[in-house]
Amino acid sequence: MKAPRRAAHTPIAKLTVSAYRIPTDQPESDGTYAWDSTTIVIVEAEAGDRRSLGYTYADEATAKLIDSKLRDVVLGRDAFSPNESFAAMVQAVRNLGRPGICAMAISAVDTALWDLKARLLDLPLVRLFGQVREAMPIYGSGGFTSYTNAKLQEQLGGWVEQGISRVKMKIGRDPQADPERVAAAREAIGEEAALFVDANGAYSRKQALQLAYVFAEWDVNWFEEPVSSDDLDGLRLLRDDGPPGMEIAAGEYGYDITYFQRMLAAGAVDVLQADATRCGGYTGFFQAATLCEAYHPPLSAHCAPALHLPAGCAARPFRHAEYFHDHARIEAMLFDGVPSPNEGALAPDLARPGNGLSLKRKDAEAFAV
Ligand code: LGT
Ligand code: MG
Repeated sequence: MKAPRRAAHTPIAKLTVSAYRIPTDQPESDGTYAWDSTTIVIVEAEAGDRRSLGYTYADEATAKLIDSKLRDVVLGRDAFSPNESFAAMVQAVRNLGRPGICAMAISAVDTALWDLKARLLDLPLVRLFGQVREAMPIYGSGGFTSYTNAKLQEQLGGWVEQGISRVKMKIGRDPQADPERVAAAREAIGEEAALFVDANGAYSRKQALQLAYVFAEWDVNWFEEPVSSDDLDGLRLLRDDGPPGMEIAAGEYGYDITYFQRMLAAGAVDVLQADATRCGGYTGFFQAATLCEAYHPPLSAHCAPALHLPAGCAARPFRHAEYFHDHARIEAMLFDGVPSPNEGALAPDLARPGNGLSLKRKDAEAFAV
């Protein structure tokens, strides 16, 4: 008998969405934003006898959009073809505007669908993607502008003590205070650890350029969003005229492949950042990885460390992932199966199918919105 052209269609039977708002452990701010809670939108997809889990960090409006727009687009489609569902979801939001909430909604569903496929195959997700490294290197990230210098030193120094030898702090809220804060951070982490700064687009071009040389005195080797990431010429200026050895990074607001392509074509970054909870899930993240191979910068994952783990171990041009304080805390609170850092990296548990995560439903309930 002729072999069927396609494996048996396994319909996506159910898609459940829920949202949880988790207060921060203390008030937090960066150069251009302040917050006291974080909302996570979780998607669970079901097919056969398997249930999967994906998510995004986004407003609860994202959950509403998944309910009203995406669920019906995805239900009944083949659980073995997340790429097909991705294309259908992109098509469905055409008139709503793809960036922002729509892209985050697609990301949450896409990550749940890849997880579902891996679980149907009884495979760890990293094996489905194809593993190219044993563990995903991470950098500790926090150092909020709302922190006292003592708290900044305790947090960054703590990560280095744990074996995480790269740390990132926020700057840009008070440019006058930044040199002193950077000096305090360097003092806490010692000479060897890598020190990253993130201005979240707070500076003007000239201000950023001047401060870059000041930060270089404390051996800062990563300057993220020194100017707005919409100012591609400004990023390029910093990249060309800033201190040698200081990398310029951006990309966290990338919602589709075209955004990343423009950023790379402008020569705006030494390292591209992408966030699978925003850029179209794992599908969009691997698109960003492919662009990095064409344009040559390495790729770094923004936020959501547990979600990025399978992709971070499978994407070829990948350098490291952000071990963001808020998200590391939330993921440990809400999920079972979250690995702890070991020697500055996270390693997937190959005994667990899919992304290895399961929702601690009882614990999560208290934060439901
Ligand atoms: O690189 C980062 O982690 C940040 O740019 C953030 O995303 C963070 O400060 C915060 O503003 C957020 O979660 O939006
Ligand atoms: Mg950032």
